[in-house]
Amino acid sequence: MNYTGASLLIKLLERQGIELLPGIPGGAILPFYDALHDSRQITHILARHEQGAGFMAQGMARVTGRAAVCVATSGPGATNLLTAIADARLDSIPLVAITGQVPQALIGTDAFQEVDTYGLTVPITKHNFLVRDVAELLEIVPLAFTIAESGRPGPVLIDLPKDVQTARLTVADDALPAPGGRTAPRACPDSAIDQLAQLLENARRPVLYFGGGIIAANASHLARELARRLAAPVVCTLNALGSIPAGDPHFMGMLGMHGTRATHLILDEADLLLAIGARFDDRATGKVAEFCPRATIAHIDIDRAELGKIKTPALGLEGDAADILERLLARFPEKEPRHSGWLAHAADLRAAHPLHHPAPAAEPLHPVNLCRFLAGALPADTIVTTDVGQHQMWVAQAWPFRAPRTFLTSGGLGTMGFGLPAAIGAALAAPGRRVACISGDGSLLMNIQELATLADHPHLPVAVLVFNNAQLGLVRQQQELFFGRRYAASHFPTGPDFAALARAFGVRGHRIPATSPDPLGDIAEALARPGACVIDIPMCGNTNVLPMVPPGGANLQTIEHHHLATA
Ligand SMILES: Cc1ncc(C[n+]2csc(CCOP(=O)(O)OP(=O)(O)O)c2C)c(N)n1
Repeated sequence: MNYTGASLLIKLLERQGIELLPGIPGGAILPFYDALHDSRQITHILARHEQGAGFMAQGMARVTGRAAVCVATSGPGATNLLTAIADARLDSIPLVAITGQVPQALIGTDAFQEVDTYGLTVPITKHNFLVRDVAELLEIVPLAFTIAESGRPGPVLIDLPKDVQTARLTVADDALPAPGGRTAPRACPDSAIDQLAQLLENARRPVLYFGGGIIAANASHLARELARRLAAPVVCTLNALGSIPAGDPHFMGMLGMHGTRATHLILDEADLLLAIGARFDDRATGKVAEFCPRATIAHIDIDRAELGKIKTPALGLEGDAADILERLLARFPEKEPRHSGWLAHAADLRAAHPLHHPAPAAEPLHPVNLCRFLAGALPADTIVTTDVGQHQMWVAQAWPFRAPRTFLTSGGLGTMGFGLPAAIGAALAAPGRRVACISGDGSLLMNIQELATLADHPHLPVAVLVFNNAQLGLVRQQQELFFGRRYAASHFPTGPDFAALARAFGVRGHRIPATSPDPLGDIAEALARPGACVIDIPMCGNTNVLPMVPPGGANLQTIEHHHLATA
C-alpha cells in the first residue's frame, strides 16, 4: 500500500493498539492530523495546552502500565510538552511524544516555530529520534515503544519534520513491522538470588523498602508475599503507595520528608534493608549518612545505574523485580513466618505514633479527616490523582490505598498542574472507574484550561476536589517553619470562585459554604450526582502537614505536632 509518512505513522500507532491520542494541532504537524482524520481506531483528545496533553497521556500510562502517546506541533507546542516529558522521566513512565518539526530544508534557519526539539529533549527523555526519511518510521516507531516500555520505563520523543510527513512510501502489508513493546530484561543470576536469600535468612530485623518500580514491574503481589513470608515491615515511597494495602499488618506507611514516625524508627533499627525498585531519593532518605545506619543494604533494580548511586549496597541485583521476587520466593517455602516478634514490635511502633489529627466531629474539614471521609464516600477502586503541595502529602498520609495504579501523582519532578489532566487521561483509559483529582487552589490554576477538555467529555466520572486554603500551602508551611514566618508570595490576595469557573467551562461546579452546618453531607451530595464536577472546599489556611523532616535533616529529626503545640 502507498502511504504518506503521516498515514504510515497512524498505521503503525494503530498496530501498537493505540486508541486514545491527546494533543493539539499546529502547522508543522498538520499532515499527521489530516491522516488522523481517517483513523477509525484512534480517538484524538483535544487538550487545551500541550502540557495538559502530556499529562493526559501520563494518566493513561500510569493506569494501564502501557506506553501512551501525545502529540504537539513544533516550536511552542513542543516546548509546552517539555514539563510533562521531564516528569515522565523522573517517575519512569512509558510515554511516546510526537512533535511536528519544520521541513528539513528549513532546520537551522530560525524558521517560523522552529526550535531544536531534539536538542531540548536529550536530557529529559530516555531516547529521542529526529526522523530524516519516511522509511525510517518502520524502524523508529516500534523501537520507540520498545524503549519506552522495556527495562526502566520512560519517555521517548519522535520529532517529525513536515516533509517526512508528506513524503510517500509503498509498503506491502506483510512488510509492516511487528509492534514494539516490553522486552524481557537480562535475567539476574541465580547466585545473586541465593546470596539475597541468605542475607534475608540471617537477618533478625529485616525491613522492605518498596519503590514505584514494584508497581512498574507489576510485582506488587510478589513483594507483599515476600513481606508476609518474612514477617518483615514494609515502608513505601510516595510512588509505591498502593503496592501494599494501607490496612496490611506489614505496612508501616510512607517514609521520608512527610512520612510516618514509625517508618523512620523501624528503619533506624533494621539490620537488613531490602530496597525494591526504589532509588534512595533525597525526599525519602533525608540525610543519607544517617539513613538506616545499622542495616546491611540489598537493592533490587532494573536500572543498573541506580545500584550504588546514593547508597552502596552490600548486594545489588539488576533485573526485573517480578522475576527476581518470584525466584526469591521459591527459596522461602511456605512455613511459619519468621521474625514474628519483630513484626509485633513494628505494630507497637505504628500504634505509638499515629498520624495526628483532630477528632472528625471537631474538625470535619481537617485535611486528614477529609481524605478519610472522601476515601469512604468513593468506591474502593477509585483512582486518585493529586497536584503538588500539602494536599498531595495529606492524601499520601491518609488515603487508604488498596491497590497498585490507584494513586497517580507527580513524585520526582513534583509538578503543580499534573492532577487535572492526569485525571482526565486516567478516566479515559479506565472506563467505568471513578477518578478523584485532589488539588490545591494554587496547583489547579496551572492547568485549569483542561476543564474545557473535561467539558468535552462531561460523562467522565472525574471529581476535582479543591483543598482551598487561599495559599501556596506547602510554601507557606516552609516559610513558617524555616524562614521565621516571613510569608513571601505564599498567600493569594485574591482567588477565583472555582465553582463558577467550572460552570463557565461547562463543568458542574459546587462551592461548599464556609458556614455549612454539614459540609461533609454537602460534599457527599455533590459526589453522588453523575458526571464530572469541581467541588471547591474552603479550609483553614494555617494547618501544617506533619510530621515533617526539615530539608537536609535526618529522618529521625522530624518536626511533630507536639513540637509546634508547645513551641
Ligand atoms: C510547576 C511548579 N511550580 C512551583 C512549585 C513549587 N511549589 C511546591 S508546592 C507549592 C504550593 C502548592 O500550592 P497549592 O496547589 O495551593 O497546594 P497546597 O500546598 O496549598 O495544598 C509550590 C508553589 C511546583 N512544585 N511546581
